[in-house]
Amino acid sequence: MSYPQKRIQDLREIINFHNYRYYVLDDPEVDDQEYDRLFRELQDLEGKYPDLVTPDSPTQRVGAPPLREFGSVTHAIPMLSLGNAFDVEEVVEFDRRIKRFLKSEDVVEYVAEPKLDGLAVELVYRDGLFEVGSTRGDGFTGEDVTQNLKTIRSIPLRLLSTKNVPIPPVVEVRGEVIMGKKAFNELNRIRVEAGESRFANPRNAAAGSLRQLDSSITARRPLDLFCYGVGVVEGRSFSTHWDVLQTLGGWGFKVNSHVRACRDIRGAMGAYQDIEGLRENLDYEIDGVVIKVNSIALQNRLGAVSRSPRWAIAYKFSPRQATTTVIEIKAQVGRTGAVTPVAVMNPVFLSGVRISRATLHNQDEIEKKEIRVGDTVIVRRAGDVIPEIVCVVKEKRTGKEIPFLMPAKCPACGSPVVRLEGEAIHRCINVSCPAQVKKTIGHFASKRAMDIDGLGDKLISQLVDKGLVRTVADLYTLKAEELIGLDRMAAKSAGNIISAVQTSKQKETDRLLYALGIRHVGEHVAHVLLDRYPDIEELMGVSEEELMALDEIGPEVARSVRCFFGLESNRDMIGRLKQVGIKMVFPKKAQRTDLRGKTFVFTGTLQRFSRAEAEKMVASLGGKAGSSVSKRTDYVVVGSEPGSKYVMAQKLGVPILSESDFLAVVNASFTA
Ligand code: JCF
Repeated sequence: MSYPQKRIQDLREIINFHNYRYYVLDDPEVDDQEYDRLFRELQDLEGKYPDLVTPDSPTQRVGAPPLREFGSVTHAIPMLSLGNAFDVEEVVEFDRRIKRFLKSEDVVEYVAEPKLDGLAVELVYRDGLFEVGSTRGDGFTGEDVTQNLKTIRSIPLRLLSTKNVPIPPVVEVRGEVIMGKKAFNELNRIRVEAGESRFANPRNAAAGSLRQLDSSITARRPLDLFCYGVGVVEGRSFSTHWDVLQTLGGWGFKVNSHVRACRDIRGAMGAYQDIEGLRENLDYEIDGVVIKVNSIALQNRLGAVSRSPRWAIAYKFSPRQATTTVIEIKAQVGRTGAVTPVAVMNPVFLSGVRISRATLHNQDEIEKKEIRVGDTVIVRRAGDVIPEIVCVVKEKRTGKEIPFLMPAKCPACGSPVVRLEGEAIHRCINVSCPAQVKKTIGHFASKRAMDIDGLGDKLISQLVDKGLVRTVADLYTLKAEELIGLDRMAAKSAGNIISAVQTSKQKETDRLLYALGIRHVGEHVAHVLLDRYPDIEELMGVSEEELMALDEIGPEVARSVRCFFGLESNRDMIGRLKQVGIKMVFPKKAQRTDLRGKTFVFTGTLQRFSRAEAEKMVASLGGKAGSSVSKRTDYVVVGSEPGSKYVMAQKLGVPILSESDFLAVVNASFTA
């Protein structure tokens, strides 16, 4: 071999190797200057000896002359799309469907991987050399974007071979072309500076860049490719999808580092949780997790229906926001008289939940966001729970939208609505406002308060409207005859309600104090107050200063408690509750042994108390609440929809407690 030929070949190999270290492994071995020096040397030599230029030379990545149009490429094996799952049930059903189809109850292994939000492509390698690359197109035929793909540095122009394993004569590789978030932002920054339009999102930017007829433009766009599968591979078969991924890595492709092999569908769900947790910190956008049957033999038996494989599913992350329109803004009166504007919207689904209302909090909030009736708005679930309007899509305005004005009179009782100095909210100050009374009674009867079964909003509304009930104390003197004849109220249901009301007299005083609905007195504060003043009648006389002296009781709570018991009508009501036989004294605090040295970790949503309350319970008994599960964790308490900590606990064999198990453990640490 002549000198230039040998040197050119060496340079190519060295540069390709450094490309691989830099773009695929993200672990460069040389600095930019060294790399540039090698690259220029190769360019110079190839300039002098144009006959020696080969298609796998790194100099061929810079872009070719513009095309008039893309050629088309037929995929030897159609590129299928994925069916979607939006919740756990649909994933469980996916697993069941597979077992039904296979007529087997054997556990199915899966591989879970982040689902990249980009463009699917296929690359064909003949004798190890990159030959043709195409977009997915309609799944059968796509566009020939070979020149453009060649500019992506993480795509090997020649497959790497590992010792002793020959490269198959034909290899088709599939993957997703993406643009990273950082690169996307930087690209947009430069475009705006140059007076060009911005790309809406990384996916659009990647698509626009890949579908350039002038590949020298693509060459300047920071694209990347992650590979996740193969098409035709001649002369090599795979036993598992995991094996496919490992082999792709070995050939020099970038394979996502967060792919996980999972022993069963539960494991795949755990991987989903974990990957969702990584989402914000990844430099590329993902919109779900792809779950695939690991065994290729099973994949082949399962086949496909309507252009999606039966052996794979895209478990989508819940959409974070959606667009809808505001039909009406209602003023709602709450338990404390706060008059809150609520937007009524065309229903939309967010994380599988139908959303048709969102609180707008107060007049200022509406003005700040400039929300009007008739507006098109973007809604999301704040912290993924409470629906809120993020913003108005002003471009959609027709001019017919109507601004909202807080009514001057309470929509429930017609009393004036006032806005107190320094407060953002408007209030109806009529203490006997029926809307407030109904909400107060509803709270009193609710599950975690006095738990009066059957006393729902509709019934309460009738009782108040008919004048049968004015305060919660009236509930206890209700007679069945008074109920009969109300909407859908026959003798039997009337009897049930009366007896539920009577049974509630046995409830402990902590529930009563919470049930009274004193502002700022939740379940936890109720306990704090009763700890020091177990007798409600004593608590009624305690001053604001004395209350504030208690641990955890601040001026707001103290004022609110004082204010509540300061009202004669409230003291009368308590007197009547006592008369009918409701307990007014909390049993003396039990003697505590303790949970000293024990560590609890909570995961999922608890029903009976908040996580903060549960952690306080543990702390008050000398235990500790940890935030992550390790071998040193004594218990993991699992609520509904637990996260990865649950999986971790199973893995480490840490004892797992349900909410009631937890209560039992806590109660066992008291001795009577
Ligand atoms: O990341 C993706 N968007 C992605 C798409 C990943 C995969 O493993 C896929 C895919 C589309 C089809 N697998 C198939 C079979």
